[in-house]
Amino acid sequence: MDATKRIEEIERLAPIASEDLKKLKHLLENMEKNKKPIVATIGLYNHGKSSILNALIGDLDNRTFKVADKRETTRIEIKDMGDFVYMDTPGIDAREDDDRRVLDAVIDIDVILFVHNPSTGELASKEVEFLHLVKKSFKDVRDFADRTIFVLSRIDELKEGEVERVKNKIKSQIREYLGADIYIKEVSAKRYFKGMKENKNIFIEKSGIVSLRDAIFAIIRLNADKMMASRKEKVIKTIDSIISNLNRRAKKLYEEVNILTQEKQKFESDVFEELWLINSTIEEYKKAL
Ligand SMILES: Nc1nc2c(ncn2[C@@H]2O[C@H](COP(=O)(O)OP(=O)(O)OP(=O)(O)O)[C@@H](O)[C@H]2O)c(=O)[nH]1
Ligand SMILES: [Mg+2]
Repeated sequence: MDATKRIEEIERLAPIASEDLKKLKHLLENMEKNKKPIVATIGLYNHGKSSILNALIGDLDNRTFKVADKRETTRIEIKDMGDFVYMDTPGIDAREDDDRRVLDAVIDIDVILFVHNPSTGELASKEVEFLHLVKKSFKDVRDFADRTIFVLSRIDELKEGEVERVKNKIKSQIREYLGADIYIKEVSAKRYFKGMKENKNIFIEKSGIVSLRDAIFAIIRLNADKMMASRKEKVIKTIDSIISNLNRRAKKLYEEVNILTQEKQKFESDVFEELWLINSTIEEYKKAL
C-alpha cells in the first residue's frame, strides 16, 4: 500500500486527525513532485535571466523562456525539461511585493542563479535589499549561499578587465550584506548562441555556459543527499506534531469523560438519596395511619 493510501486509511479510522493528515498528504505529494531538481533564476529585470535559461537548455532561438529588451517575464514560469525543472522569475524590482514572492518561490529550490548584468556596475540597492531579506529569512544563510550561483551576465558587452573589477566589488558586497560567500560565474548567452549556431568552439568556451552547467550539476549532486534528508526531517516533524496533537486531544477527551462520570455518579447518589427519603417518609406515613 502506498503512503497516500495508508494516510487515507488512517483518516477513515481517525477522522479527528483529518486536518493534520491532509497536511501530511500534501507534504508527501510535494516530495514526489519535487523529486526532479529545480533550477531557478532571480535578479533584476532585463539582466538576461531568461536568455541564460534558454542557453542552459540549448534553446538557441530563445523560444522556451521569452526574451525582450523590456520588462518581459511578469510571472513565475516553470518548464519541465525531462531531467530538470527550470523556473524563470520576474525581476525582483518588477513589483513592490516581488522580493517576497521571489524569495518564497526559491525557498525550496535546488539551484538558484542570481543573475546580474555587470554593465550596470556593482549591486544596485534593490539587489542589496534582496540580500538583506535573504539574511533575515534564512536561519543559516549558508543554506541559501551553498545552492546559489551568482551569475554575471552579458559579459560580451564589457572588457575582460572590467568584468573582473565588477566581480571583485560584488564579491565584497555579498560578503558584507549576506555574511557568506557565493560562487560567482561570468557568462554570455549571446556568445553561446553564436558559437552553437556557427559551430565555433571558441565562442562556446568563452560563453561560460558549459562551465555554468557543470557548476549547476555539481551543486545538485552535492545537495541531493542534504535535500532528501531535510525533506525527510520535515515529514518526521509533521508526523510528530500529528501524534502530539492527537495525544493532546485524547487527554482532553479523557478529562471530559472523567468529569461526566463523576457527574453521573453524583446524580445517581442524589437520586438514590431522594428515593430513600421518599421511601422512609412513606413508611413513616404508613405507620402513622
Ligand atoms: N549582449 C548581450 N545581450 C544579452 C545577453 N543575454 C540577454 N541579452 C539581452 O538582454 C535583454 C534582456 O534579456 P532577458 O533574457 O529577457 O532578460 P530578463 O532578465 O529575463 O528580463 P525580464 O524577464 O524582463 O526580467 C534582451 O534584449 C536580450 O537580448 C547576452 O549574453 N549578451
Ligand atoms: Mg525574463
